[in-house]
Amino acid sequence: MAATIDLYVAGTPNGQRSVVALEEMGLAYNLHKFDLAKGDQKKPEYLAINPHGRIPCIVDRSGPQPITVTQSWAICLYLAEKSGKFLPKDPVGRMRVIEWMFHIATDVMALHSAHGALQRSAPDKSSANIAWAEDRVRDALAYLDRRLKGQDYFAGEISIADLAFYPVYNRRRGLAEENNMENLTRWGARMDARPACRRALEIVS
Ligand SMILES: N[C@@H](CCC(=O)N[C@@H](CS)C(=O)NCC(=O)O)C(=O)O
Repeated sequence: MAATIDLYVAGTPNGQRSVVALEEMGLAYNLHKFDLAKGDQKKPEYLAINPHGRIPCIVDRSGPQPITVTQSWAICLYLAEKSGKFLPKDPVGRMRVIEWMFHIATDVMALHSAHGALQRSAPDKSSANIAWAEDRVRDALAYLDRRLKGQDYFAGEISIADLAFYPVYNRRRGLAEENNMENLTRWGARMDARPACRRALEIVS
């Protein structure tokens, strides 16, 4: 079957998130790997698809209507609905997954990104500020660790909340391990054991 989804992506956690979802759901796609440092995402032909000039983005022509979706978390939700996988149908289970997706997308991801930006691009890379930002990431991970006490996944069965967090965890596993976050590291080992998750990180490393 010809792939009908075009994926525009690069090897960042936001980009990897879409690849994890596509690989786990077994959906066929055409991979367009971008080099962000070279500015592929700002070329006019891509800006015509995604005027924001960022990755990831999918274009799905397989219907019922052609659609372009940007924003990695929205892409995960779209693909879960398309495939009927990793998102429960019952309203309570479904809302629990969306709640955890939002939690991770806003509370955790914002701190992860702020810490990275402080280290890489802030005009004043003060070590006190960087340590403070890392502490906040640690606190966010510690809450996820508490959430996972006595349960295997964030919202009951494995869901898009788990798939979407995996690339961020992959960047932060050292912090979780150093701080003895046993529930979170056990969750990480469960995700590492999934061939599609590992494959996704290799596809866009
Ligand atoms: N909230 C967006 C973030 C998208 C985003 O910032 N993508 C970055 C890579 S992680 C990008 O394309 N950066 C290139 C640029 O800003 O030129 C998402 O989750 O998809």
